[in-house]
Parts: sequence; structure tokens; C-alpha cells
Amino acid sequence: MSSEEIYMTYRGYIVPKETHSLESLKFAQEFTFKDSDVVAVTFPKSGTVWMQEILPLVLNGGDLTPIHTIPNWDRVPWLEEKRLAVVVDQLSSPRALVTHFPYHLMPPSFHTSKAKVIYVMRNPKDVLVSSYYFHQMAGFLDDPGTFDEFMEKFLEGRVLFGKWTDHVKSWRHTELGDRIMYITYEEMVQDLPAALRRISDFLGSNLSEETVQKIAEHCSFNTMKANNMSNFSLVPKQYMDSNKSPFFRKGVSGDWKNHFSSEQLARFISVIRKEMEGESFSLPWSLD
Ligand code: PPS
Repeated sequence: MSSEEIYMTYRGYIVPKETHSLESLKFAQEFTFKDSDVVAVTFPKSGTVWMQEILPLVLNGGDLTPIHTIPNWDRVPWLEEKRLAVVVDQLSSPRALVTHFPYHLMPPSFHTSKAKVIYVMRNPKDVLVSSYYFHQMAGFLDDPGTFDEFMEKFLEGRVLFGKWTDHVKSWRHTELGDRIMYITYEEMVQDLPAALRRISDFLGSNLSEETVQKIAEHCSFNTMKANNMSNFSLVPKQYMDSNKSPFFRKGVSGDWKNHFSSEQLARFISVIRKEMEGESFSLPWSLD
């Protein structure tokens, strides 16, 4: 299939037609946020599905029912995708959602509500690697080509939801004040219970230490990889083929070291550095 058949363009961003439509994007713009909603925002491959596991558990005090009975895409739907309209009436409050939207695509009701945001950021070098493998296994995305070719596309923003740097910057320049919390994928990999305590404090969940440990166990890479409601094994092979590359691939930080040549690293760093120049916030990892 050609790129035109696979993708549609929405306000300058390419999105796959399999999961998005004009109707779903209109539905997102007209969506009414509630003050009690929580939305996890990510650039693709930064920890979205992880937050789909974590949020219901933090919001419901560790009851495993949703993660064992509802597929992640219906449990914590994407704001912009087709499934939201189908399941919206079944979501119980406080509702959790995810989105890959940059800040300026968020709908009007989001801005007037008090809905909270958790922005998850991941080292862009690992985002690139994860995305490269995902494009190989996802039948609803185009072939990534060589790693070198895919890196160029990524750096130029010719990938889902545009440039990584623009996404990160957009969510740093908001009027959200204490409605937004920033967390990194690396922080979650390093110490998930500590990350869960931060999330729980932010959401006012007041979890006991025992519950934090229980959630950490159920949101570990291996437990999630084995959870059929979260590992995409319910999706037909033509859309997601885990024989090509599993969705739960490695779940580590630093896999980029196994993929970047020294030339690619230099090019990647110089582009990202230039685009982050003059920003008032600094990235939590060294780009080298
Ligand atoms: S998507 O397609 O945008 O929704 O992908 P996303 O969920 O944002 O990112 C997928 C990567 O997150 C990893 N992942 C985890 N890592 C560690 N622990 C847990 N529990 C976990 N859950 C998901 C997943 O393995 C993908 O990263 P890579 O590097 O490809 O393994």
C-alpha cells in the first residue's frame, strides 16, 4: 500500500487511517472533558501503553479488574482514535485517556476543564529505535526502510505526530500550571514504585505502600507482556505481527546504543540540540 492509502493528514500531522478518521478527529475536538479526567500525553513510543495499565490502577486503588478484563485501547482510549466514540459511555469516572496530540490540538473543553495531564517523555534515541521496530510489525503503518532512512524521517518530522522536539516543546509551553505533571520513561524503568508514588500524589490517590508495590508488580514489563488485555495478542496478525517484532520488545533505556553508528549519533544530536536551543527547560538526559 502507498503512504497515501495508509495515512491521512490532520492539521499538518500524518495519522494512520486504520485507527483514525475524520469522524474520530472531529469527535476528539468536540469531546467534553470532565474535571475529574486524567489524560496521559506521549509522543508515540514513549510509554503510552504503560500508562494505560498504570492509570486505572492508581485511580481505583489497585483493583485489577480493568486490566484483566478490558483491552487497553478500550480501557484507557486514545482521544483521537476511532474507539473512543464506541466506548465513551462505558468509561467510569474518574476517566483516564491517552493522546499523542501536541498541545495546540487539544479540544476547547480540555482548556476550560480542570482535567489533569501526565506528560511522559522518553529519550528520543530510544523512541526512534522503538518506533523503527513498531513500523516493521504494524501492518497499518508504512515500511520504515533502513534505520538510516527512518532516522531522517524522524528528524524531519515525517512520522506520526511530527517532530519529537515540537511535541515536547508544545507541552512545556502551556497555561496548565499544576494541572500537568512531567515524568520520564527512564524514571519509570529505574524505580517504578517511586514513579507510582509521584503519580499517586499528583492524582490525590493516597495509595498505601502495599498497593504501590502491587501496582508495580502488575505494571512490570514481564507481567504486561503476558497480559492478553495489554499485549495486543487480541489484534489480528495482519495489523500487528509479533513474529516480526513484539510490541513489548525490550522495555529498557539505552537500546539506541545497539543501533546508532557514530555518524548517526552525531547527526541526531546536532539536529535535536539545535531545535532545543534557547529552551528554558533542559532535557533530563545527556544527548551524547
Ligand atoms: S505506542 O505505540 O505509541 O502506544 O507505544 P508506547 O506504548 O508509547 O511505547 C511502547 C514502548 O514502551 C515499552 N513498554 C514498557 N517498557 C518498560 N516497562 C513496561 N511495563 C512497558 N510497557 C511498555 C514497550 O516495550 C515499547 O518500548 P521498546 O523499546 O520498543 O521495548
